[in-house]
Amino acid sequence: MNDLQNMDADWLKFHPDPKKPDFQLPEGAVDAHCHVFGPSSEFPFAAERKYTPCDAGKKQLYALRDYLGFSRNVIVQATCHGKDNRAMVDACRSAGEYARGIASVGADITEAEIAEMHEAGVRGVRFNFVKRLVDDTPRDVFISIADKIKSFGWHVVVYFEAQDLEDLESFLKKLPTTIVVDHMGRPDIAKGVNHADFQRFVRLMSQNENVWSKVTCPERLSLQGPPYDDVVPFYAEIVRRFSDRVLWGTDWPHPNMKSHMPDDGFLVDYIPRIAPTSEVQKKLLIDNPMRLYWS
Ligand code: 0GY
Repeated sequence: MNDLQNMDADWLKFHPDPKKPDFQLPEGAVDAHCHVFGPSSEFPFAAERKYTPCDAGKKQLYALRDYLGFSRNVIVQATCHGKDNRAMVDACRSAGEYARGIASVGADITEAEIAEMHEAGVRGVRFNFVKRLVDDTPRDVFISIADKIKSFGWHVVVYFEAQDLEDLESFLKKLPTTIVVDHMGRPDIAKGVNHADFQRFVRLMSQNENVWSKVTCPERLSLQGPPYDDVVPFYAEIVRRFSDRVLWGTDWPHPNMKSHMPDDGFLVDYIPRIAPTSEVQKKLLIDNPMRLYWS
């Protein structure tokens, strides 16, 4: 099947030829937020998907891992695959100890299915609140899933936008696991670090030690575009205050980017701008993801 015939007409394909990073990643670094798409001939996209991407399978992901200098990946189930986790699980199995996964599941998930995914490397579930990506799921369904996965030591990854945090806070406080927030809860960069919306997120993290943040996706959040200067203060604030609860990832293959496609090598070069010392870089890239996903 030719993926170019199927992907959305305005779909931007991942960068074909990223630069070699100038920043040398420390040995053992983890790309803790990335996805696989298909290949659709083997792993068809879900009927309920909101977008149809290009194929971006495990072979390309692991080639990028090696090229950039990462050792490990955490592969997050992308919404174009719905609750069919086969592409993500297959990618985890092929990398053995070098990959972990985050699944999307329904309330009907059984203990045996969780155990099977655990054996393949899955360590959490993702609850998505971004309306352009998924249909609404009742919160009691999410709570029942969290109750089921808790005993496996799994955690919950949440994806929401800044304007929804106020409404979500009481729900998040009910979750009985570690919670990892994608892309710092997508702050509105135009409002600035000191705006009440971003400070609400900072407060959530300071008052709840089970809340972690991915300091990811400057290319999504930036209003200025590369080199993403306008997002640096947001990441710097979160990394400075919560250096033991932050994760970094490429977000390859960068679903739904409309303005431009980032160069993954350039994204790696961005890391020292948000984590300036080798001590903090080690926490962000090795110690934190290893503690959460590999211990
Ligand atoms: C991301 C962001 C996006 C998409 C997904 O699963 C997904 O479809 O996560 C997005 O469109 O903002 O984290 O990859």
